[in-house]
Amino acid sequence: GSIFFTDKEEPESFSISNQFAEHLEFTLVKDRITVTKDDAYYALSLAVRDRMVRRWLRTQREYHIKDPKRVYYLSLEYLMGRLLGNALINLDYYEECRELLKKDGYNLEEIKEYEHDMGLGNGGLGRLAACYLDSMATLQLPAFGYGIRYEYGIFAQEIENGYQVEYADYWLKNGNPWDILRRSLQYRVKFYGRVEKKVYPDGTYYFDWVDTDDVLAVAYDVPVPGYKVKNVNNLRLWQAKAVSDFEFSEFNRGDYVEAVAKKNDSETISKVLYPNDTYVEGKFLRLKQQYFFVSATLQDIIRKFKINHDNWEDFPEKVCIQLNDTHPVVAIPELMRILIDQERLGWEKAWYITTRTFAYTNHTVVPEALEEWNEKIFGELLPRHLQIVYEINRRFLEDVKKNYSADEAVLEKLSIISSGPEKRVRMANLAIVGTFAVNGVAELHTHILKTRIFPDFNKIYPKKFLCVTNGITPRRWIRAANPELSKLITSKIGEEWVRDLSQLKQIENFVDDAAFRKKWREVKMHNRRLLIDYIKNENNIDVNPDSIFDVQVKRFHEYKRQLLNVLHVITLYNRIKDNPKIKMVPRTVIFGGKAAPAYYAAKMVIKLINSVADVVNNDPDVGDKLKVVFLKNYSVTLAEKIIPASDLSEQISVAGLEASGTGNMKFAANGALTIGTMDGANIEIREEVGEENIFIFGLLAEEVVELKAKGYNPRKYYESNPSLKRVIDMIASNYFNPKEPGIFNDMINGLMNVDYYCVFADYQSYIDTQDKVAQEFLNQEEWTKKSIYNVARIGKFSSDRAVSEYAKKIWNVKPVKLNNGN
Ligand code: DL6
Repeated sequence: GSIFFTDKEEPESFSISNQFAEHLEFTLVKDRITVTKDDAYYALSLAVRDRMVRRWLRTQREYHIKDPKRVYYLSLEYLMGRLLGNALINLDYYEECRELLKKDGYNLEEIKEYEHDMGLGNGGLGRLAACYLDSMATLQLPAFGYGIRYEYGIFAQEIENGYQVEYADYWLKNGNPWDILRRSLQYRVKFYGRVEKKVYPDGTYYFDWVDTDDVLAVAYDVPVPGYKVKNVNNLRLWQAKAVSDFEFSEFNRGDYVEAVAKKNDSETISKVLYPNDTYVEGKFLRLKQQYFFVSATLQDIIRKFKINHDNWEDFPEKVCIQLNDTHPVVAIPELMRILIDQERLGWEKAWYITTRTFAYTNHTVVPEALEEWNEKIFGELLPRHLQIVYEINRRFLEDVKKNYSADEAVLEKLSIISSGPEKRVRMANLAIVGTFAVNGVAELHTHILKTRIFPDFNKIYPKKFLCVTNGITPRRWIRAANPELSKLITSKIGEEWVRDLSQLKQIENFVDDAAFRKKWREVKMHNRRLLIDYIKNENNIDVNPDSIFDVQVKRFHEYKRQLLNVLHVITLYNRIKDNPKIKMVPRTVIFGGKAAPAYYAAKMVIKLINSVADVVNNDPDVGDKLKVVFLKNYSVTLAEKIIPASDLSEQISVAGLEASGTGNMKFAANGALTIGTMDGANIEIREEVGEENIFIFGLLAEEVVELKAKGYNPRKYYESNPSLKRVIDMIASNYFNPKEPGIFNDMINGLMNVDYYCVFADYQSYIDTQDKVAQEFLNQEEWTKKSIYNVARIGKFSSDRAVSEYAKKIWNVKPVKLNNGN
């Protein structure tokens, strides 16, 4: 008989209490006297992980035996948040676990708070990857996530004197119960060196990459349980480690210690996540991270492929690699290099395999986010890859010249290498040429990719460009984040909606049920009170529970226009100052989000919010009519507190620049109404929930283009709109910052002279729409109906829908169901 439980029937009862107690004692070496709540969190997580391990092993074994086509999701970012609560929900074990712990004298809700967020991402792109992992497992797809195990994830944000200050966030300081070191899984990753041409006896030749500086990638695995299925998928994260077997002869004899120390430098590769979202710094270390990640991942994928296959032509039939933005696009020349230099396939065959294996998702049209690598940097770090990129480009342009009529200007735009004094490798161009599918993340975004960003590519490859509108996982964003709403919904329509979000449609049947609406409002009030307590604790601000919770939480970027929101706040403030007795619908305007540490303009918006908050919140004329709250250190966990408590969701980017947005979906799914522009997925949300249940304002994407083409003059708006003028003049005259005069001068000058993101142009439309919001909020019965419609009609935005679209339209991957015996 086998000693392994994976080969046996599941034991009847598996006591979490016992496992919990054993981990406290044997893993953490604690007793009744020394145990802390943090120990309880850690031991419980290990016990829960233990319960997943067998399914995890069985899932991987099943994938191995059945050998289906697999999908590999490559992302430099995963914004996972906390894992304990979600694991319990997906394992369908939450209530039972809570009861068991209660018997042991512990409160699950309290223990959960000890988990540090796994914050290995910046914003939308990283969180999307995490939602997709959840859906891929729930849909039982043979899918594998790959990423980097950064020692330092996204920085911790503090607010000091109103300014953002960054602190390094060592998320591993208390250990991490969720990832498992794979002791025997290590790959060598090469850097630098030079390319040698080697000639075979028959005169043919190949290229060898030699004299390289090597680093090891070691694997840490995180289990990804599907919701109420037996599949547990894998997220593999690479950590850099110095090679341990290097020869000291390459150093001077006496420098032993220095030699070892220098080798350890290589471990900085996985040290820290670059904290920029939608901005490229072009740093050497970043390219190192990208190649480190890609090289280890491809070695792993190929190792697995070779277990069952020896014919390379099968590769695209068995493997699909999804590239999450251009960050892992160096995988394209890397696979070419492996196939040509190591596997000795010819160029054509290698290219045929490569271009049928990869697919690429674009996440932004913001120009400063499009990755380009200085050719010198690229060639120094990856000399062989630069050669290959040049050859890909040469053949591609040759083909274009032969088969399409393209003039020099078009060829320049298509070229993977930019011309000009500083040659650059354009990663998006490489991605389009080297993949079989390129997708945008919402309809408008895809349209803009096809017509404005890559029109010439779209002409050449008209079928390559697709749309897969983003989605969010209902497990985390409704079921876990909003337990009260979940209970209410389930009490009416059962629990299937958690797996099939389109089922929410059924709650439309209760819109006219006054008792149901009352309960709906009670849930919102319950969530609001939790947030009110949090705000009191964190910011010492007293919030009116009957005010509109008007919320904008997301990364700070000028295009997202938190500034427009501030202008509205000041406008309201002025109305109160003009007439302190004014009757107005009370509002609490809540902001949260991080700015890239080097993004001065975005950081000044944070400072402005905090300056305005200081004045507004301390003005006795204002009372509880208006409050401004900046919640520091926005994270997945904080989002889970804020979103369920919100009434109004601010999605106010200048039209054409927000690729999709996913916060917009999370808010609507929790019954907040959106105030937004016709941008990204807002357009599709409007289509689903109905135009009477959403507040749309502002210029359309094409109107923004036209306005700019005509010559946009923001000053004209300023001069012709007294309310706008007054707001701007107040900021310019240091009304909110008397102790630091002049700090907003750059901001005001930028607005008056350029206003690249059309804040002035959209100001009046925004103010009018906000007034309409306030009016409608007065009628709570009608507002509640709209809130219910938003939730009922949000089904499309489940990541389950998005991932099944990928599976069908792009990956051609099918579920592998684990039956009960398994
Ligand atoms: O696709 C996920 C998310 C979109 O919802 C946002 O609209 C978009 O801004 C974001 N993009 C990034 C930028 N990354 N890059 N490159 O995070 O992606």
